[in-house]
Amino acid sequence: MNLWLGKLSKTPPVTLRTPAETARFELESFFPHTPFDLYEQTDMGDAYQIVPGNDGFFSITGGSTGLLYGAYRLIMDTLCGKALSGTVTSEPKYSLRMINCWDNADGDIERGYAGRSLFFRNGRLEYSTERIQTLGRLLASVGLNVLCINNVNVHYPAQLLLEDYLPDLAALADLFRPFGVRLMVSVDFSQPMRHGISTADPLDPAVQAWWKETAGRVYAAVPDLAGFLVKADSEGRPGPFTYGRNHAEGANMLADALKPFGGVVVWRCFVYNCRQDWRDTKTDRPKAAWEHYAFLDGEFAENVILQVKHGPFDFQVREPLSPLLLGMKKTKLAMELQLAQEYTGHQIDLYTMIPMWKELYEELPADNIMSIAAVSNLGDDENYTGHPLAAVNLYTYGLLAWNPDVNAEEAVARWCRMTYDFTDDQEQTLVSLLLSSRRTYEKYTAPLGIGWMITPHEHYGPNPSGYEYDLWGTYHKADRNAVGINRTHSGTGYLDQYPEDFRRKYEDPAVCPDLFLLFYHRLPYDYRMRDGRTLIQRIYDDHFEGLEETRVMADRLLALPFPEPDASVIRDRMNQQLYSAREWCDIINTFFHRLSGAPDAHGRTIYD
Ligand code: GCV
Repeated sequence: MNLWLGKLSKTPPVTLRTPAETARFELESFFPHTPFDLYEQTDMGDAYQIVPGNDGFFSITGGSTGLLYGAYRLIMDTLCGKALSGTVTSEPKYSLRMINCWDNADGDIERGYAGRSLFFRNGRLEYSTERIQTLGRLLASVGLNVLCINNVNVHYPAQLLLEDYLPDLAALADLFRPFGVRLMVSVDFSQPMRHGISTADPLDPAVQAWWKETAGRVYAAVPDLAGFLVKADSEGRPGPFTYGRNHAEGANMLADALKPFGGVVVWRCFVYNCRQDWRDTKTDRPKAAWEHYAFLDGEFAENVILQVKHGPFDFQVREPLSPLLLGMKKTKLAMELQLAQEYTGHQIDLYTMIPMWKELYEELPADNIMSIAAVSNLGDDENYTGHPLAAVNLYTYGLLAWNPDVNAEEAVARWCRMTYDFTDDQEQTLVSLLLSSRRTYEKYTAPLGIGWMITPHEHYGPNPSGYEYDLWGTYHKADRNAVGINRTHSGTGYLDQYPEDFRRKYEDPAVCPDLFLLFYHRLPYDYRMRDGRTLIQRIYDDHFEGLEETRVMADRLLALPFPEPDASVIRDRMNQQLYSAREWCDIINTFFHRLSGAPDAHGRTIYD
């Protein structure tokens, strides 16, 4: 196994009970000849301080989880060849650093690209204890501390809350607890209706009583459950709208039920009309979240966190930061990222996400949000992430969740060093391929922020008009003259949802960064870009470059001495990516060439 902790030899025993015990175990097995002290100081929580002494001796002070995070920090610094040179103190930026699994009770994973569920089989919680421990250790090693184990699209029967299943949930929580990982479960808003109540109206006393009683039962079994995750009134899921209630009324009702137990309601803001008529030019899907939530700012209970996808659409390769993340100052917010490569190559194509996340933080003051979540890219494949190199996304996400100021290049380099025994040159090659992979993918897929030219539903491979006459509100409106949607004040008004300084950067195509041009503007193919190229030429150039970069990437990547079984998996997936990149390049270029009739300035082949 070449996950980053593969070089630790001993697996922690199941008898460990607390993170502090795990810290001691990990340190004793990693530094068998070095004396150390651990000082547990409850009020420090996740924070730690490491103090080096003479002859290699060191001491760590922290809360129980802080000791564990300090232990991993020391071990991983050592694995990376970085000796401790003085006192180190660290505390996480966000208290909840979450992974959301979209695992179904039958073992299937929605948008899963690494095999089947690590937790569920045949409708029950059923797993390999060893793999759960490895997962707990991986999450803890990068400071992740909340794991939501089931899909936000909660499939019936949503049994996790039921009497019969609670002992199983409790047993799973016991396995994660020594790694400081608390479980969370996704719940279905209409659940009371499956238990003899005729409504799920959040203001109905019978509904409120049912949730309170249920919360009591669940917390009796798992006292440290982090809380409930909810997808409501979204893509067909039930929610408060059915009863004429708003989302603060819905979320606060659940929050009230969890409050006595210290639990939180993480309420997703992915709400839009998924049955839009493509003929309707008034509705602009990216506006939806703001319209549903902004007016409720300040109305949510203390223990409600609104979880907002990082962009206003849905995890496309390039989207602006969601306006909710800038505008809801009186509400607790979590930003939602997606490690699962739903639109970014299905863990077949190489796609390292940290450069993209760092761009988000250029717009997002880190203090605007109080938690962070990411949709899991994990499954029961031997290497856990399908593509062995996709593990870099889980690792770097943990580092970013701890400290958004993390340096992207250093984070990727650390992962490479801990995972493979490469020479410095080989490591440098891998780091640079990983760091450039997102931009390469972006070049050969949909151009300049437009998104959505992907095969519908499956979301792999090109289909430029696959979503164009569909219900999902994701249109590019390419015709023979122009492409894109005007989302400025003179268009759909989406940009009006942002603060003034943000708007100014994007509202004029002459200043709008190229990579967002077609997200915000509708422009003719002969539009002159700042570098003198026409828009259509820029589209052609990016696609030819993206394909060429993929070919070079394949040569360089496949020359690296990956061990088996990684080598074979990487080779197979790289070949699939090469095929896919060529399809994307040719299909997108042909699509725009047929519409515009504009020749390529360099006379390269475009298939008509
Ligand atoms: C879990 C997109 C995905 C769905 C996912 C949804 C969500 O629409 O395609 O699979 O559902 O986002 O985030 O809720």
